[in-house]
Amino acid sequence: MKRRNFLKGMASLPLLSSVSATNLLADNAKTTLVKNGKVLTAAHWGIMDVEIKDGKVVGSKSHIQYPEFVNPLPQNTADMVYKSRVKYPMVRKSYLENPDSPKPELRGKDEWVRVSYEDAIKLVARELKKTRAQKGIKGVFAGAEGWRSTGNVHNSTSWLHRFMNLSGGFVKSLEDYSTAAGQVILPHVLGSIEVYEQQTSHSLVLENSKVILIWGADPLATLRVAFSSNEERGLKFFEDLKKQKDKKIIIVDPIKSYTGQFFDGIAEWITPIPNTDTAMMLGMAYHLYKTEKYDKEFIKTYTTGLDKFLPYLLGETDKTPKTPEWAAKICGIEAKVIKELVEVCVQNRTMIMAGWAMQRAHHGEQPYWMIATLASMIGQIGLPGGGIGFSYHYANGGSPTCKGAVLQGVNRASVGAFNDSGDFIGTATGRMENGKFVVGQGVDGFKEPQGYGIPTSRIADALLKRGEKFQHNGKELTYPDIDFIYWAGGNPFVHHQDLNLFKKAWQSVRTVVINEQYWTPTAKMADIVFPITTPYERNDITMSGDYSNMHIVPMKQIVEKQFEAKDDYQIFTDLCKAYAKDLVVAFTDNGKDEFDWIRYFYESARAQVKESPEIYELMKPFDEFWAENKLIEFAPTMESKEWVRHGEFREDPILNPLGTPSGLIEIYSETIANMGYDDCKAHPMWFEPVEWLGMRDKPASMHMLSPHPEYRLHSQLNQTSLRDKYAVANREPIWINSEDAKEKGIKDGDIVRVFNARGEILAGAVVTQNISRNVVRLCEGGWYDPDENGLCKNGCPNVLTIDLSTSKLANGPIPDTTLVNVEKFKGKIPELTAFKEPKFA
Ligand SMILES: Nc1nc2c(c(=O)[nH]1)N[C@H]1C(S)=C(S)[C@@H](COP(=O)(O)OP(=O)(O)OC[C@H]3O[C@@H](n4cnc5c(=O)[nH]c(N)nc54)[C@H](O)[C@@H]3O)O[C@H]1N2
Ligand SMILES: Nc1nc2c(c(=O)[nH]1)N[C@H]1C(S)=C(S)[C@@H](COP(=O)(O)OP(=O)(O)OC[C@H]3O[C@@H](n4cnc5c(=O)[nH]c(N)nc54)[C@H](O)[C@@H]3O)O[C@H]1N2
Ligand SMILES: [Mo]
Repeated sequence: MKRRNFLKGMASLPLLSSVSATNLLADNAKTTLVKNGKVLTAAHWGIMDVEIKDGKVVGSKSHIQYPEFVNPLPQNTADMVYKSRVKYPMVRKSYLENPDSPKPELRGKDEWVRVSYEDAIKLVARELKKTRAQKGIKGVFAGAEGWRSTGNVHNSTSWLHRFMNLSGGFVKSLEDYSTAAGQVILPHVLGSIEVYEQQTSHSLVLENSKVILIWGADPLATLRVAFSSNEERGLKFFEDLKKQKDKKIIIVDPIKSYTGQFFDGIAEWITPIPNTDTAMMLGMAYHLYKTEKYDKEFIKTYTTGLDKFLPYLLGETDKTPKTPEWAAKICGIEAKVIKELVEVCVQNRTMIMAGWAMQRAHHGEQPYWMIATLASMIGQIGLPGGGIGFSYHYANGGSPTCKGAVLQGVNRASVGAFNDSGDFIGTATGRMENGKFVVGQGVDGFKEPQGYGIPTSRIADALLKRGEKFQHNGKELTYPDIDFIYWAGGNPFVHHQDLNLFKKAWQSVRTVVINEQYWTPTAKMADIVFPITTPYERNDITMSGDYSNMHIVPMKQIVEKQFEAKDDYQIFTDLCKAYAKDLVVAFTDNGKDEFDWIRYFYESARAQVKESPEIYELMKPFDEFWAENKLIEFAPTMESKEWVRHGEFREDPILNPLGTPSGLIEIYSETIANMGYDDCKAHPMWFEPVEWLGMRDKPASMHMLSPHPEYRLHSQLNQTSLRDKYAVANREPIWINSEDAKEKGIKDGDIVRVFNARGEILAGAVVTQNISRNVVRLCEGGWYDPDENGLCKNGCPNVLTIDLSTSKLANGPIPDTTLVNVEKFKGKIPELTAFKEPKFA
């Protein structure tokens, strides 16, 4: 069906669920599971129809039908319910024997002991209290980074933080792995974080842009998911783009990614040496300046500081003019190509779509600052279809925002106060009154204690450098003294850099508790593991789109809770009960259960749109909505379809200034200059990364990039049959250039050993022309599966990556700055154990 017809037809689609109209009462809906039929639900990877036969999940597929590209990710719900599950509460043997001296070095090696749920709850509550008594707030870390599951109610991270706040506070994480460098530098330059913000609408790009410059992004892979749920408009947009014959598409990427392959024969592919983009952009800027082809009017009206940047660009300060020829030597792209590229951009309406990987590299602040500078010189920021966007590859940026209701999420609350008997009495903003938690007035005289924050990816540093001071975006912070880690909804033993170092850091902590659905590497490295339900074993509700807010989707429970799996909400509710009197009252907002929350979120959203009859009509009363099991679709407005990022600023920079100190685009930043950092200075600059192909005395010979996997969401889905589509010799696939492979005697399908001074892994070779010489591609997210010597048998790239900061400014992670060696593996091939249960006592 064509999209328009499909949307029109939506209202008349038959009920998907076999829940018939006769048992539509809310209370029935609570308990009745569909035994045979289809149920609508949602995951990050899309709105899905799940097929059930005799009470078992047998199939699933995307509910959204408008892109021709069929998103493969939604097809594996059965495996997500039945494979690699944690079945029962488990405690590591040495921890159970003596929690005060729990032999942390045995994490990942010890046997596991099954305990009763009640005992596990008591144990965690007691040990948490002990840590707080010994170390205070700074002793407790509640893992924040994590893609958990979709659903506004069963948000594991929010419940964990709410519990940790109300029960006494914890160390928080600042920024995230995805975009730390971007999130910190761009507010200094463009006045806003940009990376998680709406983009100039897809339709304006299709109408107006002549050149689409996709710089280090792989939207055909990364648009398969969204943080709420995926409405797949982004995939649809790139399909439409491909059909338009009048566009010039240019991709700057050392790898011919899925997007490169999608546009094969259509797009021009430019392949800089990894991590040298800033140099290449400096060469482009130099050319524009010298040939006076830059937009002087734009620079004068909308920016500040070009004059202070020019001495560097022209080489007056360091005797190195940043000519295209200079750039060519660093980035490996001919000067002629560099000049032509930037000329094409100034001569045509050009939209630059920047991905995030280049800022997940050493000095990752610089390419972002420089690309904003370049876009300013091109002068099209704020024009329809021109300028720069940092989120076209993510969460359907550019899919216009709909007019409708927006569901709220779980409030993380604030730090709790306790009386002398240890009973919970309230917070700084609410308190217990007659057995109820009433928000409004806080506990008399109680001030919210200040917790600690660490940049998300500095977790290993924090554990290894307790009490040390460090710089972060102009502030001095101190690493806390963490002794208790609780993670719910993330997989740090896959996602963190330099896992061998991380393992050492992890061993310095007394207690580690993990809520998990599966026996992930992180669960295996814990002391206490709670078995968690998948979204298919609980009821929930979500929106789709992230920026578009396009749908409200009911997420009905599909199957029984498996084994002893519990909802995170249940676990934290029970921990509250075990921790302190009355804590549970505040935690559950005076006793709300799963359904009360779903209803509450839905009805509050519905109340928002009471005044707009055409939208209100779409939102039936909750019981009807729930019984129908259909999504609600909101429509974009004329204005949102015509929305231009930075359009208002361009119209009137005085009335609509940017959020920078000058209100203008800051090519030179006084604020950053005043921080006095040696690794991020007052304007964009080329800094050599710690490891890269152009360095002298390379510690290893090839640059490994670890992009986001096209057939997974990070580590999620790794255990499903999707793996058959990509695994090579039962390992993670590593792309290697055909010439490089030939020189090394590696053939397609061989098992290779990939190694450097930090560690070693096995992977399966994919010999291909779709990658630059001396570059290898090994996606993040493969489950870490170490043997006795630490060799990862599955192929997790983070055994090899570097655990350093982008710079003192943002302290972002740098996984894409990594040199490795690759050779054919000659040893005895070890058995893969990644998806198996650990040893039980
Ligand atoms: N080398 C390298 N490393 C990287 C990156 C890279 O580019 N290269 N990218 C980084 C980036 S940007 C990110 S965002 C991170 C991603 O890192 P993570 O967000 O940690 O990755 P996920 O695999 O999505 O982990 C989510 C975990 O939550 C669990 N889970 C799902 N639902 C629930 C639930 O309801 N309750 C509980 N308790 N658990 C649940 C899943 O089973 C899974 O183990 O990785 C980072 N690491
Ligand atoms: N299917 C799927 N989609 C996802 C995710 C997932 O795990 N699976 N994860 C989501 C999350 S949390 C995030 S943060 C985003 C990540 O979004 P991004 O960070 O944009 O994605 P990556 O795949 O890391 O990198 C995109 C492209 O950048 C290229 N690249 C790497 N280094 C360089 C460089 O130095 N220069 C240039 N020019 N190019 C370079 C890579 O080859 C790759 O093709 O994706 C989101 N979408
Ligand atoms: Mo991310």
